[in-house]
Amino acid sequence: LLPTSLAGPLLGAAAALTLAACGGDDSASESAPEKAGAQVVNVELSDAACVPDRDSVAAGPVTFEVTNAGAKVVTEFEIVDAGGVVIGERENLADGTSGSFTLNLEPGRYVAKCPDAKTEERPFSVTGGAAAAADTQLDAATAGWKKYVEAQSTDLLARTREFARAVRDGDVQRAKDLFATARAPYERIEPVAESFGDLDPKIDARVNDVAEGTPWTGFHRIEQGLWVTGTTAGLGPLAERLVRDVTRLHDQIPALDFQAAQLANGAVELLNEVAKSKISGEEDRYSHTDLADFQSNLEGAHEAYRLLRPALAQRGAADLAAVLEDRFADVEHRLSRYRRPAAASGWAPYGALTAADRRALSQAIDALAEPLSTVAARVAA
Ligand SMILES: [Cu+2]
Repeated sequence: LLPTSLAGPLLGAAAALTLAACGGDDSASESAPEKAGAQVVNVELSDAACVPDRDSVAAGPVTFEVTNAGAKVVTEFEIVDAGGVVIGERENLADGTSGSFTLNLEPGRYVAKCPDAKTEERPFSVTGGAAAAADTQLDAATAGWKKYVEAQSTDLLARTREFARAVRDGDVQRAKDLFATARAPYERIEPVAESFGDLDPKIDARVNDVAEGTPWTGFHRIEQGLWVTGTTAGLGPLAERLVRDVTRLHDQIPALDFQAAQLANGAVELLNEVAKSKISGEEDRYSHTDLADFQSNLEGAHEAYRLLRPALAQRGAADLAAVLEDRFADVEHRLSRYRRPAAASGWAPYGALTAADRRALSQAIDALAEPLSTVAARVAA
């Protein structure tokens, strides 16, 4: 999640970097001069008014150089924010003296003020921030998603090792009990499974997805052994291989880069897959633990959306955000009816859903995926 308090410092850092990068570039004559990476605004105090040499700057660090050359009454200059709070000032500047202060200004309207002058106030604006702020929010969203994927893959590796140990130990019941919860972290990061390359089919393929001449490996191959043959015979090497593949996945995450639109599209595609094909019970066709997967898929999709929400709000899509929250809540509520805390998977067996239940659930997921499908275009714009 993006804490809103992060947006300010991140924006400031980005602005400072940009300024440092273009320092000394004479072609930027339209913008304020710079000193030590900050834009400089010169302010002359007089008893009539205080006059900055510009009324607008770009968001980022700004140094106000204040000079009193002849003012007797006015000795102070302030920058006041839209809420009326003095966020920076230089006081006690007697005639013939000067001083300065620096602020990291966020975009918005401010007031330049010199108390006791005939004209005390004049508007001062900080511009150019809206796009930069949105980009910062997208960066925060993708960075947050990467952290999420890293945490889930770490959890996946630990759980998969435990599951594999039960398989190698020949403990059929324990392996069955661990199956659904071991998979859960993988199903949470499935919105970006495309970026895992051949590891996705190696870890999570159903028998009908396996290409000719390729061995069927992964969770579902072991699931078939456990539930259909009811023994771990021959499953040891498959369990070891699963741990190796999950380890490879875990190790490649730090090198992956995610795009904001990819998060949004991945979440939609996953929900569509749940509503169109997983709804048949095909994913966990031997264990019937599909509802555990649905829940994890929904959690991952919701997390991707949560991370993008600040950028959506920035782009004026508050109405869309409200609709999406409602639809997520609706699907989560429908699913929660099938929670069974006493079951190893935490969920009712998939057969507990009637055809009508599946239809209703599928429709609720469609109703969520449809507005969610408009998010990518908004954040990619
Ligand atoms: Cu899956």
